[in-house]
Amino acid sequence: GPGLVAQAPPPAAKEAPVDCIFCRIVAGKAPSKKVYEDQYVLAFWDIRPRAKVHLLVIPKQHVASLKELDELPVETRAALLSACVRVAKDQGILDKGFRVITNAGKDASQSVFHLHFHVVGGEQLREDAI
Ligand code: D5M
Repeated sequence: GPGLVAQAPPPAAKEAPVDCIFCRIVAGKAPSKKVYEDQYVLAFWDIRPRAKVHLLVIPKQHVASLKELDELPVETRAALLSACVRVAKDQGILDKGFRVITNAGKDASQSVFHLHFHVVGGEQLREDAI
C-alpha cells in the first residue's frame, strides 16, 4: 500500500575494530617510531625489521587489506604510494633502491589486518624475498 515504502538498509558501520593495533597506533594509544604523518597516512618503523630499513605506511582510515582499496578515498590511495616514496627518500634509500610490498590475505601470510605497505631497503635485497 501507499504507506509501505521500501527503506534501504542503513549503511554497514565502517568503524575501525577496537582491537586493531594499527588503529591504536593512529589514535596514539599504542607506541610507534613514526617517520611521517599527514592527514591521510602514517609511516613508522616495523617492530620486527627484516632489513636495515623496514618501514610501514598505512592509511589512517581502517581497511583490512589491499583487497578493500576501493573503499578508501582517492586522495588516501594516492597519499599511500606517495608516502612510500617520500619515506624512502627521507631514509636515503631512494637512489640505491627499495622495495614496496603489501600482503593481502591468507596465502600472502598477512598478519595485521589493517592495510600496510612495507618499505624495505638500505641493503641488497634478495631477488626472491624481502
Ligand atoms: O606484516 C605485519 C607487520 O607488522 C610485521 O612485519 C610486523 C609489524 N608489526 C606488528 N605489530 C606492530 C607494531 N605494533 N608496530 C610496528 N610494527 C608492527 P604482514 O605480514 O604484512 O601483515
